Amino acid sequence: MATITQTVSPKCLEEIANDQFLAQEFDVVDELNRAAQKQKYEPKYVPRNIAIFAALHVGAFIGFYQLFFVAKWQTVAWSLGCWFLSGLGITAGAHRLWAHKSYKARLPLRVFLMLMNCMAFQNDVIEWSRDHRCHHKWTDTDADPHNVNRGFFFSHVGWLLQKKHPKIKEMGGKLDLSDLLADPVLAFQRKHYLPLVAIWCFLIPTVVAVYGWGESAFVAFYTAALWRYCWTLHATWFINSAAHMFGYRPYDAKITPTESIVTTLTAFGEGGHNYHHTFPQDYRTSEMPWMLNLTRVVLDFFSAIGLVYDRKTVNDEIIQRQMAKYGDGSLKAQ
Ligand code: ST9
Ligand code: ZN
Ligand code: ZN
Repeated sequence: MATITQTVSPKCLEEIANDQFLAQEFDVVDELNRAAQKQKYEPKYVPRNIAIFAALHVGAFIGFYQLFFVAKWQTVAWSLGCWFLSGLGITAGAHRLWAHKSYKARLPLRVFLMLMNCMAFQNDVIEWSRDHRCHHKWTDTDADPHNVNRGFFFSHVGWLLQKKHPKIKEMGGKLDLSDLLADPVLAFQRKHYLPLVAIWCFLIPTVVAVYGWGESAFVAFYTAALWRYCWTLHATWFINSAAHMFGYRPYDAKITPTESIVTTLTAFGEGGHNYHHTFPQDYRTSEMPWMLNLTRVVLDFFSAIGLVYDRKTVNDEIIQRQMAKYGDGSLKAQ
């Protein structure tokens, strides 16, 4: 188990000591589950979203074929590079920086992560983080936007194809989002979201391949834009579905999130989900080694050059105690 030694500010030490931020509220969860048993909920589907996602998948399949049989090797490398870059906009940006406040970043890095987040096109960071904070506080209840108790398909993508459960809006309305609303980088993103997405998710991935090495615009668009976007969505969604269903639970056997090697590879270090839900304040999000946590490698690099500071971690002793007491025994405490 790696321990990092670092200097953190007094404010950060205080936050670590009061690390209840985004801890699951088990008493509220019980109450929500009791209320859910009494009322049957009928989903209201949104045909527009079903049509858009269906069309995206047709485009992505064409792009997938082109990646293997038509595209230049540079386009293949670029498409994979855009998966990593846009992935960072979610993992290092929306998730670890903004939703969890698990570290702090200086302005140039915040701007970079915001732009990479536009490339990932998963709603603006404020909306993404609001949903994610609901997910952590009231996991697997009606107030969790991708409640895994409603099945694999719902937690994967179905939740984006229907109206939200009223409990999400009711409970989410109580969240403190003042930190997000006060960030001028996020205000800028929200104000210009659609043009930013058009440029970063679709235009730049295409234009770079066309002018960079003479790829055809058709192939560049279907691979680096459509296929890459769709694939990155699935890599993210698998954390909500597969990593809440399949795998071991060494840190807390009673919760649904698992340690999932496959999804951690496709999501650059986000599949240590049992650890993450147990210790949501830790910027590493898992104890997995560096090759299974490329986001941590990137954040440590940015820390070395001074763009990242106040990385929060959990003490090894606390982790060991937690594993011995509450884990499923699949990973032995040392
Ligand atoms: C996408 C998001 O894909 C994926 C997120 C995944 C998260 C994963 C987390 C896992 C951990 C991290 C791993 C990272 C791995 C990355 C790997 C990368 C390689 N609280 O939404 P509306 C209220 S997006 C409080 O319209 P409807 C609020 O008043 C894909 N209040 O609800 C709101 O108004 P406003 C692209 C809330 O009408 C109002 O309700 N995007 C909350 O029920 C209306 O909100 C799309 O496809 C809350 N949580 O519609 C768009 N939520 O916002 C899809 C809502 O003004 N979404 N309110 O304050 C939609 O079309 C709609 O949201 C809908 C629901 C149809 C789903
Ligand atoms: Zn999280
Ligand atoms: Zn989760």
